[in-house]
Amino acid sequence: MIRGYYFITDERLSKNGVTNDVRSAVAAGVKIIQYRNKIADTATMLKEAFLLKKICRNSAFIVNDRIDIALAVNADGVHIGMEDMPYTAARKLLGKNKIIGVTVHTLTEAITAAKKGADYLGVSPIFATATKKNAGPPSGTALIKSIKKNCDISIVAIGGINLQNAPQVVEAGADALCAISAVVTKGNVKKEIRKFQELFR
Ligand code: TZP
Ligand code: MG
Repeated sequence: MIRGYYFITDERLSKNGVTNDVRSAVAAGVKIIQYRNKIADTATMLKEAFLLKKICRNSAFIVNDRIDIALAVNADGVHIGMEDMPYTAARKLLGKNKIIGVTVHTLTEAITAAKKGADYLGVSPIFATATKKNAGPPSGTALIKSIKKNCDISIVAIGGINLQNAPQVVEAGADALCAISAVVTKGNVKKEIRKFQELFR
C-alpha cells in the first residue's frame, strides 16, 4: 500500500535542480519517487535515471512513460498513462515484481486498471494545473471518493494540489498525493514535503 507524499521530478519547474530535489525527497523520508522528464533525449534520460536511482537507495524509484529506461536502470517500476504503452504489454516486459502505476481520469478507467493488476492508480487531475499540458478537466475530490468506494487499490491523487486544498484530498480518501509545483519551486523542498507528509499522520 502506498501512503503519504509521492514525489515527481520536474526539471522545468525545479528551483534547486532535479538531483537536489530527489536528495531532499529522500531526506524527507519519501517512499516513492518518480523520474518524469518530458524534454530530454534518451541518452540524457538514461544517465539521469542511473544517477537518481542511486540517490533513491531504499525509496522506490519509478520511471514515467519509459519502460525501456526503467528496464535499463533496473528501476522499481513505471508510471503509465492512457497514451503510453498499455498495461498488459508493460507488465509482460517488466515482470510481476515491478510496480506499475496507471493514470486514470474516470471511475471506469480505474476499475479497468485495477482489474488488470495495476499496483496503484494516479487519479488526475484533481484540480486545475498548468504543470501538465492536456491534463484534462479537473475531477475534484468526488472521483477519489468513488474510486475509493469501488476499488481496493492505492490511490495517488495528483494535479493542482497545494497545502490549502491537500486536506480535502486526504479527507476524500487518497492514500497518497503528489504536488509538483507546490514543492519544487520552493527554496526548501524538504521542508515543503514535510508539510504534506504531516497530513497523513
Ligand atoms: N499528471 C497529472 S497532473 C500532473 C501530472 C504529472 C501535474 C501535477 O503538477 P502540479 O504542479 O502538482 O499541479
Ligand atoms: Mg505518460
